[in-house]
Amino acid sequence: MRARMALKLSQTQYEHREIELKAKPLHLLSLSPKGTVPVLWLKDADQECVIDQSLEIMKWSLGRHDPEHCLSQDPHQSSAMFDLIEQNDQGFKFNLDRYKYPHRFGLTDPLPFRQIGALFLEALNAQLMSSAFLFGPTRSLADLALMPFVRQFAHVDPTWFDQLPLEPLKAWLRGMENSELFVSIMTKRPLWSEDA
Ligand SMILES: N[C@@H](CCC(=O)N[C@@H](CS)C(=O)NCC(=O)O)C(=O)O
Repeated sequence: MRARMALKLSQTQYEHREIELKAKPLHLLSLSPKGTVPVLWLKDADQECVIDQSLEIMKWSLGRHDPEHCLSQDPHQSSAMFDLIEQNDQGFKFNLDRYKYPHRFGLTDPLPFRQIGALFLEALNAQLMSSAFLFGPTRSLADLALMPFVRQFAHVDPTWFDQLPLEPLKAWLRGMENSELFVSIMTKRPLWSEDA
């Protein structure tokens, strides 16, 4: 989702190949044997390259064209943004996965992971008390990078999430979910077939 948002925002033209994770095309695995999506395959007459990490796809696409200035020009802000993304991708995601899919990790009680994840939500909420987005009045790389994970966390148990006293965070999530950008990338696409 976050890679798609960055590709859309940067007006990158690309062919979207929707796949089923349960039936990964051989071509995908030949490009990126780790078998996760998204995978961006860049190919021209003389060279090709593969970017198979969503954050790298975001950086690559917005690095080429960034009409909303999602990448900060201020080195301190940029470093704070990447620190927050790192906390999300390493720490928050760890807790999200265990809260959402405890059985995959041999766990019976997901709630300790929800509790630790909620501390990260509180930190985000504190940041959103002074501005509409995480790093100011407009959306940044950090908003785009974190939103899909906060959304997943919220959707595990919406009743629990809705009663949290974190109004700025909930308004931020609603705004991001209802944004034209997010709605446009959520359009259902037909599955790509290797034989087509
Ligand atoms: N660090 C990778 C993680 C990507 C990832 O885990 N993608 C999931 C789908 S959202 C996936 O492809 N899982 C493989 C599977 O379920 O077989 C990234 O951000 O690109």
